[in-house]
Amino acid sequence: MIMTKLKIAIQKKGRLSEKSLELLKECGISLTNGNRKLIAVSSNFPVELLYVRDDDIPQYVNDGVADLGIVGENELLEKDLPLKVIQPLGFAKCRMSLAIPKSEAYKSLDYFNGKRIATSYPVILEKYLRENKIDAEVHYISGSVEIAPGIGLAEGIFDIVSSGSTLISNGLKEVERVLKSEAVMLGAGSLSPEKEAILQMLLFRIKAVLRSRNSKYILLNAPNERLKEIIDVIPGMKSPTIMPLADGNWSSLHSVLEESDFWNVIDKLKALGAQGILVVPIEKMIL
Ligand code: PRT
Ligand code: ZN
Repeated sequence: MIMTKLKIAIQKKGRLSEKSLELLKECGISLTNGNRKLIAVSSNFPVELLYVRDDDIPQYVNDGVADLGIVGENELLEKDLPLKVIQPLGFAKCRMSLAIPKSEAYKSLDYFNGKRIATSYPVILEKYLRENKIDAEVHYISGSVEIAPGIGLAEGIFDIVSSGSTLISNGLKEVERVLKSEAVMLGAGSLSPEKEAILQMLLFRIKAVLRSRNSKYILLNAPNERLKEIIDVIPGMKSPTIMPLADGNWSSLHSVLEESDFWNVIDKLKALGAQGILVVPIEKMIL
């Protein structure tokens, strides 16, 4: 009997590879062939991994060589294939921006009319220019886009920005943020019922992992007379656990909070008299 396996294409080597593997590992998927030849199989989950260049992933999924792929949304947009995002994955976050030499004055997008812009993402850039009625010349280069203005190849660039330090060290400034990107799981649409069932199992696990990454478990001691106010501060939990302490004036309160709210909430809790605040990571979170 042939066991159906879901084929997932992931980046062989680069910014996405470690995080993609880590996510699958946190989903409890063990890989037998860890040395990333071309294909790895799992010993405990019906998936097979294909290690390839990220640029090729959308095409592989479109051709049915792989059922799913993990790539940056930017790569998916650039390929312009009839694929869909099945699940945003929350890592490799970045943006795609237009940048120009920092000495240049910039008022609006009109600046780019009649100018040359270097990029590795001509499809995304041309669409953006068309939508904004800007008549600029797009120069495709496959890498080191940030050096283009310095060597006289273009007046501006369109590239991925994360911290912004690459732009700064090349004497450039970011003038328009065109889009945001993060790693996504993509697919071509229809899967066989067997593969669809595996995908749903996988998505259940991925969502539990992602939810837990974004949440912290919080334990604190609260003076009883401020308990109500303290409960109001902890968002997203209708009903935190409250346990009496041996000292009858105090209670122990347990809840879950979003990582992004963390410092904000902690400051408010302290101001309300909470003490002994412990914040611990959550490994998996099933709602
Ligand atoms: O070899 P292969 O083709 O598989 O890999 P690759 O070299 O094409 O891609 P890789 O591994 O560099 O990036 C993979 C994906 O990571 C991208 O498609 C993005 O979705 C995402 N990502 C997130 C980034 C960055 N952050 C990033 N900072 N991709 C590239 N960069 C580069 C950017 O091109 C620029 O040169 O980093 C520089 C900017 O970084 P800052 O921090 O200086 O602003
Ligand atoms: Zn690439």
